[in-house]
Amino acid sequence: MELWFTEKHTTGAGLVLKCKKTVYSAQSPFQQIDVLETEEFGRMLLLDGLVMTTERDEFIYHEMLVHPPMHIHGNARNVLVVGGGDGGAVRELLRYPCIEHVTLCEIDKEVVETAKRFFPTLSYKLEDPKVEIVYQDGSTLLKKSKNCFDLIVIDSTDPIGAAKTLFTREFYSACKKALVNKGIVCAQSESPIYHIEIIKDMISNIKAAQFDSVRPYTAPIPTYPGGFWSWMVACISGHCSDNEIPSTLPADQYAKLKYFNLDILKAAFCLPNFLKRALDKS
Ligand code: AG3
Repeated sequence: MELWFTEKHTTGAGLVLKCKKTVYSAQSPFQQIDVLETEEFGRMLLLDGLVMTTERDEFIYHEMLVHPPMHIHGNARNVLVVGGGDGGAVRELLRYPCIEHVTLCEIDKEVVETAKRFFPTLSYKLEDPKVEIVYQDGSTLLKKSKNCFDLIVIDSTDPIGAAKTLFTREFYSACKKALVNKGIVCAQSESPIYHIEIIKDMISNIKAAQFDSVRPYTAPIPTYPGGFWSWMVACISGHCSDNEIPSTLPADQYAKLKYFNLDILKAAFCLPNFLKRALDKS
């Protein structure tokens, strides 16, 4: 018997992956957590039936979530990750010697435990002494934080359920207050193929929260809706410029990356016409 996993992306399209077995299944207080062993993409983490990450293509997502804002900032020392319980974003942040402290604010302890158990290549840096894990809703933590973070990385799920608040103007205002001068926010911002309205709303909510600039960028992710994904960086002072940035990663770490490099940093901000036009109109 063959076992196939399906995630429906719209009523007429989706992703199908052949699976070898179900590795783990549990219902946490927040969501259904499943780990499947796929034939093509290695282990895959699902939350409420949606693909969060796979061993084979997670590097694209996590490198593109972390390295563009880290390069644009240049010297982020104190970073907050909202969501990201699998540890992939933390792993990428800890490549930088300038990082002094990472707070990982994950609502669901069972996601962290699942990642530690079944995804060691993503989660192995979660035990690092520079990392503090707080099990709380991101907005609750942010309301208590003033002028403390250089960078806030929003590694959320889709804007449904608990993650919905992480896409609101109120949330971005709380981010702004929690950032120090010259602070940056970076957020995953869904698929340009299926979620242009979400992308537009995020940009207008971030602008309404009075960030000086917000810039979307993209990369391909084979297991996410549309196979094409977006993120955005927002700066509280000045333009988020990718011009003539030297790498702030040590050479050995830069050489280890599988997707990001300084050419990609520039290229990722070049948007295809359909997206440019949609965003220009708003
Ligand atoms: N966060 C974004 C996942 C969104 C995928 N959506 C979907 N499959 N419908 C991933 C978290 C990885 N750290």
